[in-house]
Parts: sequence; C-alpha cells; structure tokens
Amino acid sequence: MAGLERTLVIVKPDGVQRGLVGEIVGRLERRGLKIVAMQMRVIQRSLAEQHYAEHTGKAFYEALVSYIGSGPSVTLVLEGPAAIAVTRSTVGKTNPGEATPGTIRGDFGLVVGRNLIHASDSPDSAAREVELFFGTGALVEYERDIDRWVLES
Ligand code: IDP
Ligand code: MG
Repeated sequence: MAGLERTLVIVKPDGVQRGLVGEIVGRLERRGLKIVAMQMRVIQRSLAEQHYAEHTGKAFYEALVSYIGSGPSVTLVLEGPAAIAVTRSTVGKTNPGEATPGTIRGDFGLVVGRNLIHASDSPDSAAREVELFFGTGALVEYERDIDRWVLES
C-alpha cells in the first residue's frame, strides 16, 4: 500500500510505573495501527545516548537520559499508512502542559520531563530508531484480517 510506514514508539518508565501501558498502546492500536514488534526493556545508557544523540549538550540532556533509563520501558514498532505523523498527532505536543486534551500527553501528563511516550518524528528518525531498537530481523510480518475494514485496498 502506498504510504505504508513504520515508526518507533516507547512507553517511557513513567507510563509503565503508572500502569498506563495498556491505555497508551490501546489508543494507538484502536487508531488502526498494527503492532509489528513489542518488547519490554530497561534502556541502557549507551542505547539512550544513541537514541537521543540529537539532544546532546542541551540543558535537559542528562535528566532525559537518566529518566529514560530509570525503569522498564515498553518499546514497539507500529505500521500503517502515514504511521509516523498519525502516531505523533495521537501522542500530542512534547510538553503535556501544552498538549491538546484527547492526545495521550494531553490526557495523562503535566510536565515535559514526564511525558509518557516517545514517537519517531520523521521517516529518517523512524528508520534509524527502528533499526537501533529492533535491528532488521525482529519485525513480524503478518496479515491482519480486520485490515479490509481499516484500510482501503
Ligand atoms: P519529542 O519527544 O516530542 O520528540 P523532543 O524535542 O525530541 O520531543 O525531546 C525529546 C524528549 O526530551 C522529550 O520527549 C522530553 O522527554 C525531553 N525534553 C524535551 N524538552 C525538554 C525540556 O525542555 N525539559 C525537560 N525535558 C525535555
Ligand atoms: Mg523527538
């Protein structure tokens, strides 16, 4: 299908600790996006540094790397038409205090340093992040029977 994309999502440690994994993943799943990989893990410092390399040197960098490794996260890859933009709009603005109600951050968060979820922001980032967290062989290809009711052929 034209425009089929994959994107990396992380339910961050605050989302796991607050018991919001099902709620957060469920919203993305109900949107129609297909889960093609999912794993719980504690993100180690070296992986966090690679993932957040673009933010090296910023004032919040140390706090960010420490936060993302402060407990288990749930990492997943979602697939669907325009999956990158669709996921970002479902997630909402970076600062939950400014995020629109109805978005994940706008419904469950208050401050930027506890914003519950990561989602890739562009095709280049998505490709890089999916490879970083899952490599090339870990994605599961399968047919989903409901897709004829979610997607146009
Ligand atoms: P994004 O997660 O919406 O793509 P980015 O600007 O890429 O936002 O920032 C990455 C992460 O860094 C954010 O999700 C948030 O956890 C953290 N962050 C960004 N800006 C700030 C800040 O000003 N203070 C504290 N943490 C921040
Ligand atoms: Mg980002």
